[in-house]
Amino acid sequence: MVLPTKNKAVLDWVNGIAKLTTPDKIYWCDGSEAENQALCAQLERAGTFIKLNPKKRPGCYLARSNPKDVARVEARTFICCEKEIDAGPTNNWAAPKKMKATLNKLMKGCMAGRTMYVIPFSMGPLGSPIAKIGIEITDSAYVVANMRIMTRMGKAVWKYIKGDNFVRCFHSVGAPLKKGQKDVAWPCNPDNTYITHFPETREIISFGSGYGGNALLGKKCLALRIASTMARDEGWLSEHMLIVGLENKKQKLKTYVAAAFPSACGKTNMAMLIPPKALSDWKVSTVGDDIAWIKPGKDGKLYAINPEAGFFGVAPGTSLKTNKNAIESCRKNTIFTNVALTDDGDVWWEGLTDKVPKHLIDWQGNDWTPDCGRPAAHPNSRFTAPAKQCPTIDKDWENPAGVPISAFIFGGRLATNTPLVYQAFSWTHGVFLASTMGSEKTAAAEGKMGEIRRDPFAMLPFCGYHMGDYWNHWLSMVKYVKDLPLIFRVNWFRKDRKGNFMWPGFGDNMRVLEWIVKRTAGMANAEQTALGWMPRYQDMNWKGLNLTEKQFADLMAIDTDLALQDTCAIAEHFEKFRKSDRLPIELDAELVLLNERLKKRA
Ligand code: O2Y
Ligand code: MN
Repeated sequence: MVLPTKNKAVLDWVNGIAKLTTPDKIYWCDGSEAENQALCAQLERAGTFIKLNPKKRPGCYLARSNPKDVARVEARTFICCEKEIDAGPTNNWAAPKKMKATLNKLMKGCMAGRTMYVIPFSMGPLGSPIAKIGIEITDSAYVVANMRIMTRMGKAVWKYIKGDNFVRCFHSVGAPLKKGQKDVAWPCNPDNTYITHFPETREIISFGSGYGGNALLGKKCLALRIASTMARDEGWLSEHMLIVGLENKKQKLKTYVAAAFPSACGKTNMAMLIPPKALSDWKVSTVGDDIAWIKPGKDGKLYAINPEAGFFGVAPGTSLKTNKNAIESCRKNTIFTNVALTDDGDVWWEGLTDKVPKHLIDWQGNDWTPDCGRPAAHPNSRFTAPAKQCPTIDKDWENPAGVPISAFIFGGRLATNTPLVYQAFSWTHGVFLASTMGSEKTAAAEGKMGEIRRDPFAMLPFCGYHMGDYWNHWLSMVKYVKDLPLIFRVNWFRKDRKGNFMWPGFGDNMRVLEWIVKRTAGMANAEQTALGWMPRYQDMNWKGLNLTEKQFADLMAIDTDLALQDTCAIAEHFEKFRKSDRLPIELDAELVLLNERLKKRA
């Protein structure tokens, strides 16, 4: 076979891995349609893929994972840098040499009986100065099919690989086959799972899981954990953020913002938001739904790309009512994982339709009826859909130069005492707000109910180095960027005393975004409060929504005593980072200032 590259670093690495893992075959992926068809047919024969009814879901497949392999496994995710302190208090650390020795043992012969696929891929538009190249070696054809949607994958990538400029991504399901042994539909090794990152040598080794973020290594492993260390070293930002364009058709004003939310805060909904009819002057366009790579431009602004080419969206709760654009995105050419199968060969999940089907095959392949007491789809079931199929995809979503970012928005899920929206007084104050964000614990299993689980910048599971250094890196952007974006905190989830949500959310979030956009253009007023700049009732657009001045006041209210209590909780949160001497003094100072502002009000 003629190899698609002569690059010595690539060939040495691929040959070395093949020698260690002993696959039956090596297949170099070209990313073509013919290759995809052949792989999907092979996955169908293996029982991994079920072809969906082409009249209902053309080009779509359903996969069911092993029930022990259904999500990212944070407890088995490691940052392997030389010094433990550099991984910081929020990561699992392992010494690189020791971890490599463990992995080497596991990798020995681990691809026996399987094909080893070599996937060249670009995170970001090919040739973009912000993009990065990776090569994933995997023994899972399911991973190849997903990577084809989630990244720019195939032969066009080879010419961008120069010397050693690629991230080595190794993945194995960790289930070698003995001679004649029949394979299972979802091979994996859940008792021996390792998702390991070597930031100093830009390597990823993932073993034992075939699912999502554990196996599609371009996503969380490369685009966040490894890229965050690259970004620190090279002076840019790799963030767990959606990117949207907010365009006012009448005022001919288009503004891009990037927003970070922890899971279960409606991130995909905001990425594909449809404004209410009364706000039809506004159009929201989607650049990305999960990850943003953001670099200083020559003009002193920050420019962002979405490094991904697809959505790996959570299915349950997604419907024409909650997110029409996500539903449209997965009508064709989509891989569904762990959703239910309808009797006519379509998919279903909880929340998709008001009317629940009378019979389904559930995510584990069993008969399902509404009264059976089990969910039909797994709560973390997913659709892998090409981003270009999203009806609101931005015209510049593949612009290699990125889009200019005017505001950063940080959100959480907080029932009490966090106003709908407020603006930071300064960049440093904004970094403070993002470093303290989080969501209330909602399940007893997560700890004391109501307590805040801090998820700084929504990066807790994704920052590839010490979180204190990451905050320092954010603070240092003032040195590189003249025209820094404004920073905002939002909270769509405040509840009243009876436990009802006080804000309608979804499309009505456009009202908050309108105020934010206008603030970036110097076109909206605000009042100064102890927490930050806040809109007054008259500063927001209420057309088409019956929300009284009193209701707004309740949504924005700050209970000073509770806020003072929270400053103690923040001090405790900061203690972890102080111990390792990496807490930026600027953030300590912001906490002191917040305390003073609150005490003045008390
Ligand atoms: O469980 C997984 O493997 C997927 S996790 C995920 C997928 C898409 C976007 N974000 C996430 C996340 O955990 O933040
Ligand atoms: Mn995410």
